[in-house]
Amino acid sequence: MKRRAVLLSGLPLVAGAAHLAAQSPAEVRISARKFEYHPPKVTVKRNQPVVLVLTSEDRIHGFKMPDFGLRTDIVPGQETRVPLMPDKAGSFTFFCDVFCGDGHEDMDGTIVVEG
Ligand SMILES: [Cu+2]
Repeated sequence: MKRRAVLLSGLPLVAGAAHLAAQSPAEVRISARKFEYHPPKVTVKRNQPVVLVLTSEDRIHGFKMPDFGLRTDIVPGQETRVPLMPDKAGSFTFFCDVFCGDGHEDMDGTIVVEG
């Protein structure tokens, strides 16, 4: 009798977890290395939140996207997760703001928000 009660009480928890999983934002992976991001261009849909998952293949780089007020370091050996709510359509540039060598000034990429 006791065992059955535990099983029943567990059901809403499982359903709740499934609901959360369905709602969680899509991940967009971008890797950085001297002196480029890969992929250099990412397309997302307006008003559909995503999480940028940033990694570095060589050294510390920066990720700055002024149009959405985002900036973070990208540190080798770890994933840097940055939530992004793309609430305006257009083409937006992000770039490296941590000096990383002779090609640093040209290290940038684009996020296109469709909608
Ligand atoms: Cu740089």
